[in-house]
Amino acid sequence: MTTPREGALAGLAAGAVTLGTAELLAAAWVRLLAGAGVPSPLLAVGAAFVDLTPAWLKDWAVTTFGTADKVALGVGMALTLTLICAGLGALSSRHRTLGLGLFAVVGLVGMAAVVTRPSSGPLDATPTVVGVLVGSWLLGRLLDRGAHPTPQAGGASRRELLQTAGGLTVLGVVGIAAGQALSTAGRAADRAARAIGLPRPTREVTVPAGAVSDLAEHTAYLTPNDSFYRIDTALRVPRVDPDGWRLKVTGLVEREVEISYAELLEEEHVEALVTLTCVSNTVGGDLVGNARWQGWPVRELLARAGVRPEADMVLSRSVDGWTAGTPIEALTDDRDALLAVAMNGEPLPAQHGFPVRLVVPGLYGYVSATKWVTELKVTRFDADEGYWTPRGWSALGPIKTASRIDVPRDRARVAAGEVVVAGVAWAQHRGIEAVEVQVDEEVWRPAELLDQPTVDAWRLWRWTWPEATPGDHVLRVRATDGAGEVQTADVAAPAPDGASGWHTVRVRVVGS
Ligand SMILES: Nc1nc2c(c(=O)[nH]1)N[C@H]1C(S)=C(S)[C@@H](COP(=O)(O)O)O[C@H]1N2
Ligand SMILES: [Mo]
Repeated sequence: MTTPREGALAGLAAGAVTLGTAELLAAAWVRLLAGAGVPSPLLAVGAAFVDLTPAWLKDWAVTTFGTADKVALGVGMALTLTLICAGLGALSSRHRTLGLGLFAVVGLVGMAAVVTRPSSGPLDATPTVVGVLVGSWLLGRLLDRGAHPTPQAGGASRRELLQTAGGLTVLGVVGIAAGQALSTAGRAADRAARAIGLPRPTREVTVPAGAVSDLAEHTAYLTPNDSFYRIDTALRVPRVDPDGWRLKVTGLVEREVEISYAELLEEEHVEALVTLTCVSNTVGGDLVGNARWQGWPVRELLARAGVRPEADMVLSRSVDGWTAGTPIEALTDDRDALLAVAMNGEPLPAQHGFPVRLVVPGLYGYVSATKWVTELKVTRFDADEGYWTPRGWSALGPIKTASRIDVPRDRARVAAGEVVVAGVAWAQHRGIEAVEVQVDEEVWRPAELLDQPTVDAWRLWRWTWPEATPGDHVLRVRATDGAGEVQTADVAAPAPDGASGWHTVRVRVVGS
């Protein structure tokens, strides 16, 4: 008789070998066939899970884990799979057919996830099918071994079963890790990115000295690429070969057009300072960053295609199937909506959309900032919707006026006397006209504003608190946008169209 404990170990071994086999084959599949699909069952299940995440759960995950949400998903999946495999193994030790049947059902779920990825074809399920066949066979064998110990040496055979299962589990896990590492086939694309000679923009921007703070702890006016927040649904950063990249304009147009990366680089590029903001950013949060972007205005490509008058939206699509729905005016009016190829003077990093992404001033990223963009479908809001809209987010996503205190930090201790308070404020495409700070519930005091080279980017501010007295105090900030509208005090969560409310920090002032 196999005991449930032995069964559980057999289940773990079978699960690990299934996934190890599937992930190694999937890596080979990606490297050799260079298809666009997602043959890895782990990535496909994770991506399907992300797709099915309701707004409240996404909100919770981003609030709790921030940009480490993908790591959290990985840990959650590993724990879930461990429990499932051990459970099914234990069940199989008593009810063999049922256990093996359910093991196959879990395998089918993986195959279903693989083939339903937008970029996958049916053949992409091959690695998973092979993995499940190997794993099921192995589970049967391990259970047999436990069930029929040789009469002479029952104990020895049990020990041998445990050792074999343990060894196979380790092998399987190594296979999974190797598969993941191998399929990160980024090297060629990364090298291509570094070698790209960017055209010189016909309009260059420089950041005026007056926009930059000399206060060390103050937020940098330009956010460096490697500390720029990253938010997307891609469990593995898409590595797009610029030579094979095409951008198509389809839908309600006079004529469909398609351009290559080389053609895009030959157009007249401009530079623009634009602050991106994620709709999931909470009050005082850091899912916001400012960069100098270089690219070709989207309006020019749309003009080439000829937008039909009935169109009111552009559905931009990424290589991995993700979409954003942007109001057509935002892409055709005179703002700097760009097909961006560079960020702070470098080709776009892979994480931020190499080779080409959209950057649209004034709109949250989920309705505008498509990375790895491959298609612009000119359409209507009543005919199409972007990725997040059916998942509980508003179809329209203008950025709400916001302000943040960066100095001093929440819960900081500061010395009594003069205290410098500083931060940023943003109301993209409207600009910031005023920032005010309040201590405890006293009157609002105007902060000093640094220069604002463009209304499309954030504005730094500072205020000197003349006489901070010992004790606990509350600091609050609010901004007024370029239209004279004061930032709302109404507290709202990120879903469905962005958080609001005044950022508040608590400080302890200590006698000096
Ligand atoms: N392809 C793709 N593009 C995407 C997303 C995505 O999930 N997939 N997320 C959007 C969201 S929600 C935001 S806030 C911005 C973030 O851009 P960043 O990661 O470069 O900061 O990208 C947008 N572009
Ligand atoms: Mo976002």
